[in-house]
Amino acid sequence: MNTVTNGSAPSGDGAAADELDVVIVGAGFSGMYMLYRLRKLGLKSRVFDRATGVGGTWYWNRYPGARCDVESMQYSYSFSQELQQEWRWSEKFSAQPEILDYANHVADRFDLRSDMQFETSIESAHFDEIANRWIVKTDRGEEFKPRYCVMATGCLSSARVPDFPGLKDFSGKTYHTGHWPHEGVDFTGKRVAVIGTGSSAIQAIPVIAEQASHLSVFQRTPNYSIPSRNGPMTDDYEQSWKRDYEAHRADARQTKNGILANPNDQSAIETSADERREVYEQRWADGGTRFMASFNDLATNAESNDTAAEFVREKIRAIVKDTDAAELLAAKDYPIGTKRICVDTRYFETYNLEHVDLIDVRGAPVEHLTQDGLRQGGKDYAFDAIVFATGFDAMTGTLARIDIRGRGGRALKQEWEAGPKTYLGMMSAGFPNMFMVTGPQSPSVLSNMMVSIEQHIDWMADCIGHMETSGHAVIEARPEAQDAWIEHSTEIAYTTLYPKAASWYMGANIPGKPRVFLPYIGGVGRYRAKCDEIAAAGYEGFQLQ
Ligand code: N01
Repeated sequence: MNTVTNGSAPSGDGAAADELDVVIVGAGFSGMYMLYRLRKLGLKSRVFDRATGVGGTWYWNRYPGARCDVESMQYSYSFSQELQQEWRWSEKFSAQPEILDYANHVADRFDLRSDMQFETSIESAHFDEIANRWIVKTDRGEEFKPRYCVMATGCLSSARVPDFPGLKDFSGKTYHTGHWPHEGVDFTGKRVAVIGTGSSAIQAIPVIAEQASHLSVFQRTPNYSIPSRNGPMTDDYEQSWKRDYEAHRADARQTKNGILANPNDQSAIETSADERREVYEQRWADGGTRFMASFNDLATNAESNDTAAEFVREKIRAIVKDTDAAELLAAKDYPIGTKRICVDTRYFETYNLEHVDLIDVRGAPVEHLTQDGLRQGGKDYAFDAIVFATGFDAMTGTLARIDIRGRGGRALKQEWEAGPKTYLGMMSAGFPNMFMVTGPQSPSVLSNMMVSIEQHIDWMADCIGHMETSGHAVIEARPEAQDAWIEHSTEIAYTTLYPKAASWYMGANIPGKPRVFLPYIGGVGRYRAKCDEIAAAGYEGFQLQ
C-alpha cells in the first residue's frame, strides 16, 4: 500500500496518493504530455516538479533575451489538432514568456493541474523487486509506490556554476541564466559581468548591454552564431503552416533533426566556390539553424565544414569593428555545428558598443571572485552584478542527483559512472519500469525537442498500454540489447565531426564527467523507425514479465 507519511500536497489532489500507477518527474513539455496520454489509458498518474508551475526549461530560463532557436510553428505540440490551430504565436521565434504562456495554456486547456504537485522534489526512487513497484520519496516527506516511473526531467535542467574561489565574498548580485529571478533584473546603470559565451549568453548579452552602464564579457571559447532574422509572425506565414499542419508535422518527423530546414543535398566541397558562397549568403540572410543545412556534408567532412566555418568567421570580421575583438570572437579550433550552433539577435554587433568589453579567459582563467568583482589575468575588475551563463550538467546531471536504485539496490549513478547506459535512450537495464524521456543515446538535444518529446511519450504510452492489456507487470531493457545500442550510438557519433569539440554533448564542460557522446546522432526519422520496429516485434530487446 502507498502512504503519505508527512506533508501536504501543494496541488495535485486528483489521484489519491495510495492509488498512483505512475509517478512522472518534471512538469515541462514532456511531463505534461505524458500525463495527458496516461490519463487516456485510465492510469492514475501524478506529475511532480520542484518549480511552482509548469514549463520546465521555460520556467527556469527567464534570462533577458531567452527565446527558442526552433521556429514556434515547429516548436509546439502536434498531438491536438485544435490546439495547434487555435494557438497563435506573435513572433517567428517566440520569446520565453510566450512559450511559458503556451505551457500554461496547455495545462489549463487539458485540465492537467489537478494531477500535478509543485514545489516538490523527488529525492529517491528505489525499485522493490518483490512488489514490482518503485518506492518514490519526496522532499516533503511523502512516499509513493507507483508501478511505473517516468523521468521527464529535461536535458538541461541542472545548472552549473564553476567552483570559483571567493564566490561568497562578492558583495554584488550573482545570477545564473538557468535560474533567473521571476521578477526580472534591472541592470540600468550597473556594471555587469557575463561569464560564458554559449547560447544563453549570446542571447542575453545584447539585451543586458542595452541597460548596463558597462558590460564585460568573459569568454573562454568563442561560438559560431547565425542571426535569427526573427520578426513578427505574419498571417501568411502562419497560414502556410496551419493550412496543412498535419502534413508538415509528418514531414518533420522523418527528417534528420525534426526541423523542416529545406536541406540542400549537395556536398560543400563538390560545389564551386562561387555557388557555395551564394548558398551560404542566402542561408545567412534567411537566418537560424537552417544554415547548417546549407550542404549535406557539413557534419561529416572537415573540409566542407571549414568552408561554412570560414564564411561565418568572415561575417564576424565584417561586423565587429575592433579587429582584435573580431579575431577573439571568430571560433577556429573546432568545426562549426559540433558545439550547438547559436542563433542570435545582434550579438556580434554588441561588441561595437563603447561600453562593452570582451575579455579572453582562455589562457588566463578567472582566478577568484572578490568583494567588488573578480580577479582575472592578474587584474581586478569591479562589478555590481555577475551573470553566470556557464551552462548545465547536461543529460545525466539531473538523474544523477536523484537517488535512483534498481535491481539489487544498484545505484544508477554508479552504473553510469563511465557514461550513461541506455537502450534507445528510454530505459536502462536493471531499472525496470523506469522510462527516461529524451534520455542519453536518444536524439533529444540534437533535434527539435518537441518532435522528440512527442515521439518518446507516444512510444512509452503505447508500451505501458501494451503492458496493461497483455497483463505484464514488468518491462526491462536486456543488457545485450543495451550494449548493442550504446555501441551503435557511439559508432555513428564517430562518423561525424561532433566528437572533435569539447562540448557539453561530450560531457566536456563538467570536470570529471566521462567523455562520451551523449545524444544519438543517427537522425530522428531513422530513430523513430527503429523504435517502431522494436515495438512491432513485441518489444525486441526488452524483457517483459
Ligand atoms: O551553456 P553552454 P548555455 N570560465 O554550456 C563557459 C540550450 N539553449 O546555457 O565553451 C569561463 O553552451 C563555457 O566556455 P567553454 C542549447 O542547447 C538553447 O549557453 O566551456 N567560462 C561556455 O561559453 C545550449 O547549447 C537556447 O570554454 C566558462 C559557457 O560558459 C544549451 O542550452 C538558448 C567557465 C556555457 O555555455 C546550453 O547553453 C539557451 C569558466 N570556468 C540555451 N565555465 C535556445 O533555444 C563555463 N564557461 C536558443
